Amino acid sequence: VEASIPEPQRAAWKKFSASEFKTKDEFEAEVVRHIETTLARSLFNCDEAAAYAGTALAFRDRLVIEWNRTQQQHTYADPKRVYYLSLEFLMGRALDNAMLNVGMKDIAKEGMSDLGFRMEDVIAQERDAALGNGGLGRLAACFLDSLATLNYPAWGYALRYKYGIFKQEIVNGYQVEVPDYWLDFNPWEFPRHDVTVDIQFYGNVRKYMDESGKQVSVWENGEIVNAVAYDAPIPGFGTRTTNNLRLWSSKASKGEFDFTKFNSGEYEASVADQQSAETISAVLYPNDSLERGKELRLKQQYFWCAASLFDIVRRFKKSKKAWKEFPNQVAIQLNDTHPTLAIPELQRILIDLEGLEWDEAWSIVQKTFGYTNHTVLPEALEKWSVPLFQHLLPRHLQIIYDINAIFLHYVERNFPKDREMLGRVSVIEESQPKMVRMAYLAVIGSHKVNGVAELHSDLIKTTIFKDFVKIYGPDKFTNVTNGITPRRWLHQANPRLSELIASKLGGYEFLRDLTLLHKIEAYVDDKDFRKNFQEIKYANKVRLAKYTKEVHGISVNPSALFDIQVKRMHEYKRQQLNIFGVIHRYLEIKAMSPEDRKKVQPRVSFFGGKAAPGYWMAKTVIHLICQVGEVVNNDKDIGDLLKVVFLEDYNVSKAEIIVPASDISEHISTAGTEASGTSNMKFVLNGGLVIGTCDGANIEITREVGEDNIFLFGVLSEDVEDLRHAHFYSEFNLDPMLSHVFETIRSGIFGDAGQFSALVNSIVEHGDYYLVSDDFKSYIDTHKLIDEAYKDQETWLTKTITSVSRMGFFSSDRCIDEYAEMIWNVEPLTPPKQNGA
Ligand code: 9GP
Repeated sequence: VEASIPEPQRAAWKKFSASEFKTKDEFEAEVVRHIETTLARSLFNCDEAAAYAGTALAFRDRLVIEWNRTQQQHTYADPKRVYYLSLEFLMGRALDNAMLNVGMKDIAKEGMSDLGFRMEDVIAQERDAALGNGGLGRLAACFLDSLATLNYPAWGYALRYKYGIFKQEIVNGYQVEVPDYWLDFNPWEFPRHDVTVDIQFYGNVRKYMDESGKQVSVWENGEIVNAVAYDAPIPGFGTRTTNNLRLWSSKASKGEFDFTKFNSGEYEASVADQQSAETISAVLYPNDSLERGKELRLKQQYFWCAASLFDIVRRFKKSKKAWKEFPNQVAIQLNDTHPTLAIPELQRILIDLEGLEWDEAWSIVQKTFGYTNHTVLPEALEKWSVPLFQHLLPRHLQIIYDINAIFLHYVERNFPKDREMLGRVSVIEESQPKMVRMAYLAVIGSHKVNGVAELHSDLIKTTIFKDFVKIYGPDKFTNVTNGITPRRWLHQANPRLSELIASKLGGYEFLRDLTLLHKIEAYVDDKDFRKNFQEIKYANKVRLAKYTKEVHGISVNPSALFDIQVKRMHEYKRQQLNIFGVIHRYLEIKAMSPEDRKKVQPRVSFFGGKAAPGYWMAKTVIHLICQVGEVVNNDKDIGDLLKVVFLEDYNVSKAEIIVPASDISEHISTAGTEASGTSNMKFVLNGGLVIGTCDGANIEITREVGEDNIFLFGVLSEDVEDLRHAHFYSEFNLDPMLSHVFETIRSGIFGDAGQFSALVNSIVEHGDYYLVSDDFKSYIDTHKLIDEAYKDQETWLTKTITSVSRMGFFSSDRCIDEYAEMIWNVEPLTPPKQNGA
């Protein structure tokens, strides 16, 4: 049924069509209306939570108006759209972002003050939308912001997890995981009970010949689960474009109850189907860069890919274009291998449901997909067991076998002399059981494959995808260095710095074109500018110090050097190197005379990050950090010379407080292991310097800011394999300073040494895979340089200002333009002028 209103009645609609608040009074009226009616509260019982809800609902209404306009414009113009398939979107809070992106924060702030609330307190009421683990999910969130800001017609697709990443509590120095009830109040989502898709699992495939002699495959007798769409508006900055993030929630297809069972008294069984269906979108897997091959995870992936593709195909079919036009209308980006099932799923739709021939369908598939690789870590490369696949997705397994057979045939013809190659590149690994290699399927089914920083993009071509470069040629592989949105990571997190920059650049245009930052280099010697810049950094450090005192009860001196490492806890990211370095520093200070101690540069070492619940080694590192903190922070000899803080439950909203407060941040992964890193960019953009290895985006940051403005150390990626080999086959020489650190740990001053023995032994006895010992001396020496450099505050300030001015390259807007041009071939669609829609 056409739901559209007939022409004669449209005038009435237009007359009463919703309009946006424009003034402070109109804003206040909206807030009060929502608090009194939507929330059924009054001025007698309006707390900060209600004030947040009222404000969020007022802004939500504003976003919805632009969102509807954008979607109508897209429907009418029917441009090529980008679909970003990502199992993770680490969005953080939405209210502050919405206020800033629509340019109404000042008005809202005054309005809230009239109504009796401070905007900071109101904003702090919101729970983070934490549908992601770390860098990969946050990158996806930055990309959504850029896509909307640059007016690209784009959709994000993900799952609506009932529980996002767990909340981390530290109890007696150990990480404890607590569920994240983020959906208790979420004004930013719109359930679309009319947008549902039936998703099939299990069952069997029946094959037969139709009248024309064509073989037909029917996937039947499966279990059906319902996917229900929940939409969230994504406003661009300084534009009316508001895109859509569509999250799928799972629901039993037969309804909530099995009444037959209920009526016969089997109450538990009557809701079992519902519970089992809802499990699919219940939890985000909390592993960052680690795959465990669990059935539920594969189910999640298929559920999400199938629902999203159904939606995309449905939208395409509305345009009534021929199938060969599909890649001209649709670009789908696979964020890591998690959505790779979309490849066989689109092939299935085209051949089984739409009746296309294999070759025609496959050519459409390959032109449609692009694949971004985010890691070379072997433990993160997804593989699924063939028996599991066969059981859950029997038709897809057949299609994958066919894709593989045709591909191997091609390889055999082109590389007849390299017979081993077939085994190396096959999508099916001949192991026990056989495994489906998802990364290979993603490469074969996409027209472009990209890495996320130059070094990483080079590495994938020489390691994991080496053979594929021979097969397809180098042009299929490209690089798009990651970026971050300056709206959240400068304007929102560091409003005073943003304002200072705007005052010199004559406005906020730099937030839309970050390369304009280069103009502030002209102020590097300007006395007032320097003073303001330094004051802002100090104020941000005071803010973090206050937070540390309030939340953790630890007093830190804001004049000390703030050294920060916040990211997921992982052996390759080497928080263990950092804490061993802290112990070394502690021992050095302890051994000094009181006179010498006066010369020590005071420091606070901040750590933060979650460990995957099953990642025992990462949890041990958290425990060691906490134990070292206990000892160091309470040692009278040390006082303010060294403090160690583990910031609990690191997330996006906390990052907004932490990042602007750094003097130095640590990006110290073993060379060749961190694909890019994005917090390195955030810290430098906020006036902090980096200590880092020659890894990921650190290398390009060095190229941009200059070698004098970054502290690099450690072995190079090309030497890593040889060193690892040498650890096993020649004598392993433990660094003497590190050896002293280990003796101290073994002495038990940080608590039962047995708890840390596996951590220590991974280095001393088990080959030091992450090269902690190899890098230890150069790490310590570099920190000494940092202490010296920091004492010269004027030179330090020059370095930080210069670095900020050279960060223009790292905007996610630049990335999105690169993807649009090199991979998606899409154009922006500028929104029509107001009232001209
Ligand atoms: O580990 C990478 C990280 O270096 C990168 O910045 C981020 C975004 O590209 O992706 C991470 N990869 C994963 O989380 C898993 O592949």
